[in-house]
Amino acid sequence: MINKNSPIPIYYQLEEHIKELIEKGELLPGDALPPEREYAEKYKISRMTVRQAFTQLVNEGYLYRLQGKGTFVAERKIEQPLQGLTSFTEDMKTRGMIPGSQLIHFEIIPASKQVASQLSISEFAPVYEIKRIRLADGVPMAYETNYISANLIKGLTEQIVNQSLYAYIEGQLHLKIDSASQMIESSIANQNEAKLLKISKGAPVMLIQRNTYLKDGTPVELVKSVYRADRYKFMIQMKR
Ligand code: 16G
Repeated sequence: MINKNSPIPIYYQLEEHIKELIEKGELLPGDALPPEREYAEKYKISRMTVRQAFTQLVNEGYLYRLQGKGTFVAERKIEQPLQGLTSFTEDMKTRGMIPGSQLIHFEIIPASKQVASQLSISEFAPVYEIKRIRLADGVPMAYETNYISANLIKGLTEQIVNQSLYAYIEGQLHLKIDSASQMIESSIANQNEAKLLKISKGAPVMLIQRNTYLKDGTPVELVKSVYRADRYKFMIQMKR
């Protein structure tokens, strides 16, 4: 497996070898990797080299370390295309995963100046403030906060938002969700987010803000989400 005469660095060869085992399913999420020492002995390479390969794979999200316990295979990240305007429910269904929501908060509140301006409504006009943990096969993936004009999207209930918001807007209200602008930036989970997402405080997350519009340009939602960086990566096709 390891060719010491190759111009390819040994740590890189080992890295590729472990990646291959993960991709082929010979190493599964949660599996413990043999200790660095074992790899070093087996391939007659230094432990430093093995550590370098492991560290690289940890940084790329293929592996994770548990203090005093060893190195383990991480869950595969969800590769989220950035082109289409889809809902969480649709995204999970296309992947054969079961979408779910855990409702944290549901209330009609007067719009703050900032929310009002983004939704093109007047300050203090009623808006739904909805906070949900989005689940894939029961695992928390994201913590989403939506602001939606209550005068535009009538009849929202806890039951509806426990299912799909987009399905209600399009299927029941017959409004056509048309476009969105989205901002993604990196951050770390605070105590509350960490608890809800079942990650450690300070773990990397991605903050996503989406402004979504109907066909005639009316803003339909303002969404602020915290996505687990260990479970998501974003993909976009480009052309020049
Ligand atoms: C996605 C959207 C969110 C939308 C939700 C509707 C992002 C960052 N967010 O999570 O804006 O409100 O889908 O999902 O993509 P639902 O129809 O399953 O409720």
